[in-house]
Amino acid sequence: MTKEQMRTLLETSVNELYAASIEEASPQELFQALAHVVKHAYADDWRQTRTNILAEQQKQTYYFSIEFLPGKMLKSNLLSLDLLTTAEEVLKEVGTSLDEVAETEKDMALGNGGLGRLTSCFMDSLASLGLPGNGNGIRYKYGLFKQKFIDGHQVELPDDWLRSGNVWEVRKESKAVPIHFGGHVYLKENEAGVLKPVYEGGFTWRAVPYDTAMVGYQNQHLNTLRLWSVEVPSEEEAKYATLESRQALENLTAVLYPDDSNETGRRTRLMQEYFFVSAGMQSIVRYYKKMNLPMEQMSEKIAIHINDTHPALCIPELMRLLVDEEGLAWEQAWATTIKVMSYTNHTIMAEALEKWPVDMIKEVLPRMYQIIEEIDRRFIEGLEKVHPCDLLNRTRIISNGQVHMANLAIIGSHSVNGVAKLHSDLLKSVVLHDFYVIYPARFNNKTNGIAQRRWLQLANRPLTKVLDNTIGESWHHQPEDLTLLKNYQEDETVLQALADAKKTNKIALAKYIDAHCGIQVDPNAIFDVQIKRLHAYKRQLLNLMHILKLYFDIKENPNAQYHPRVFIFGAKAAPSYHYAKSIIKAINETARMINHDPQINDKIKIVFLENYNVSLAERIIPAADVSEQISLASKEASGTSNMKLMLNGAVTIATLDGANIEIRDAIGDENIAIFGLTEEEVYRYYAEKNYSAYTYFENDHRLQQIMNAFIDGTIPNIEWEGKEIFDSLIKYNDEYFVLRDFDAYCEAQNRIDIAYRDTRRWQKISLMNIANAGKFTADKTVQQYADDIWQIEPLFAHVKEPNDASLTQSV
Ligand code: 26Q
Repeated sequence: MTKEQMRTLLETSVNELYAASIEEASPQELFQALAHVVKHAYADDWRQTRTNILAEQQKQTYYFSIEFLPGKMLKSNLLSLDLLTTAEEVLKEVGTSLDEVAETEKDMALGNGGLGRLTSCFMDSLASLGLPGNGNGIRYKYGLFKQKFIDGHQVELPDDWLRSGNVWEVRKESKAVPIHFGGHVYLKENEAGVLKPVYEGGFTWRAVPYDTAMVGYQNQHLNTLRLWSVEVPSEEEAKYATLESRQALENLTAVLYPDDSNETGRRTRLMQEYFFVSAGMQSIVRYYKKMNLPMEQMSEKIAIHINDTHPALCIPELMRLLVDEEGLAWEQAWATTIKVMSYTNHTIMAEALEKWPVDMIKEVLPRMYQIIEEIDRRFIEGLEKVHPCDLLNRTRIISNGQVHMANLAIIGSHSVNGVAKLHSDLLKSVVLHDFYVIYPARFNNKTNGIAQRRWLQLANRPLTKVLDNTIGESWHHQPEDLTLLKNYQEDETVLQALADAKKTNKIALAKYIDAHCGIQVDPNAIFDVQIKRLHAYKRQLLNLMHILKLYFDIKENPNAQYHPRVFIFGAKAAPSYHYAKSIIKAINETARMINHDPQINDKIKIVFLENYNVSLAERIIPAADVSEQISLASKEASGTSNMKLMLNGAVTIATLDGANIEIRDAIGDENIAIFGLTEEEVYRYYAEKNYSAYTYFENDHRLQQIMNAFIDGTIPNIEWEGKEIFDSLIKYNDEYFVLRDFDAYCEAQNRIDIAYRDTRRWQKISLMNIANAGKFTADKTVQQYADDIWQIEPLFAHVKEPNDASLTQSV
């Protein structure tokens, strides 16, 4: 599409949508109109991809996830269609800018954090690799809450993202399916003597899919993200005439649950899980049947991935469809199910493993319960003679009145993976060790990755330009080619150009901070960034305590050598996570205290940006100098902001946790500041039960001063929040070893300060981070899933020469 063609299409689109000229259109109107032009540009290829997959009967993956977090899509779609510069030029011509227009798009924020964003990076990679892979999830009416700070406290507001419509989605009314909840089920022999379920009572709602194109990077391959919304079944319209009954129904897909362990809304959450699972599975089976192949061969055409345990009901639901609806024998159906299903675990914390009360599942999903019971019974029966009784009791699905979803997911899948090497090892040796004894071959690792197209090419244009001029553009398709940058470690011009790009981004972020927080920060200061959900184990508190240490140090010794720093936080706390909210309040109050202290003289600034989300991440990450990855070793499954920050040239200060270990291995100890307990040391403390936080407090005067600041009025306005934090450390013996790691952390921060003051050295370290970040591309991760777990291939791979880009494009 030429510039002229795009302009004409845009004019037509603005005219048809708003009866206006381009010049008259507002940025929002231009966004809508340009999105229509983009859809026009990909419509044929989207349809063609689907037709070709069916015609070729290619095996496809369906990625089931209760969260997707794509953020904004206009620019990423333009980039994928190679229309980004064209759109920039056209909008400039009409007196505005692509940035201004793109900014009006609402973030699609149907996820909490890492898990949802990883899923969206995977969607990008699946399409960009030309792999047939679709997403399946829920079209929540409200995305993750919007965060506001009022008097330093987090306040949650609804994210009504659909209010002015969603231009990217296509409602597929004809593909709606019924979903049954509640009532009673019993089994009755039919004429052929086969037991069939008979349903009594309960209610049936309708799941309507909305499809969104996942556009591959310049390869004409488009997959589909299918999100389900609940509706009243038309034949039962009358039943839902009252406001209350309609409300109950609409609640089902109204809100995304924050990652919370509280009890409210548990039943609706369970219904959500079954809703999108059953809808997705029904539509897959319907598609498979179009191919007229035997049901028991399903695994040759279909791979289903269970993203964390939230979609684990995929397993009993496929059993229901195969046995109850398609008439397969249990054994046949079970063998098929295991071959089709695979599962990723994203969490190490035992208390976060999903469980449901037996009574609730019986009430809400009676047929699912019967099937789960039968799976559980056969699991025990099949292994009784092979494994000891206590091992089976620890691994069975139903125990102590609860259904253990991870157990179901593992027993019903052929593959179980963790998301970083350490995490996968801990699954085998600790968290899921019993299952590893039973099914050693199922366990594998797939280290997470990120979409470098969004997190570098789109988010960081200044750096992209320097890279393109230095190493060419091959990294756009092959991110691992970023290693070419290593050849320029000693090249003063390149090092300076990289530093200039960083400075440009820091100036832009400083402007944003001034406009949104009214805080002036100096772009020459070190921008030190911790952006992630607020959780005790991620230890934002450790960061805050180090800031307090600097504060006291500078007050005591104002002339000490120290490079000014801006500490930037972005974090949402789950609404019912009391402790996390207290940390937010404490950071905000410390910011208020330090930012205005004339004695500190701007040597420290603290900025807590409100409402951290994908779009804000895209502003912060390119401007970061330091990346804070300071979780207690063994607790962070992988982390992905660590990879994004590294890719943008930030230097990492980190514990040996999650993917930090692989980052260290990739760049070498000299290019990262590692500190703190190792996973073995943490586990040794657990085994020996000999950690005493008080000992650390008792023996360190500075630490006492820092901790007392929370309770003696030094930090103002945090009376009970401060006490809660203080007590977590002393009274409750510091569950996440903050005091134990404090000294090591301060020492590592000091190494960062020294390295930064040696400008050339810092620039080289930053270059090495960028150069080694290609290792963490989601393209590579997804390729490993495709080869090792799903056995899917790019479209037409079997008739084409491998690696021939020109052919891949002629779909
Ligand atoms: C549970 C019950 C009820 C409601 C919500 C939830 C819930 C929701 C989201 C539980 C967990 C999550 C999200 C977990 C998550 O994001 N985990 C992160 O996954 C990343 C991708 O693999 C890893 O990089 C992170 O280390 C891991 O914390």
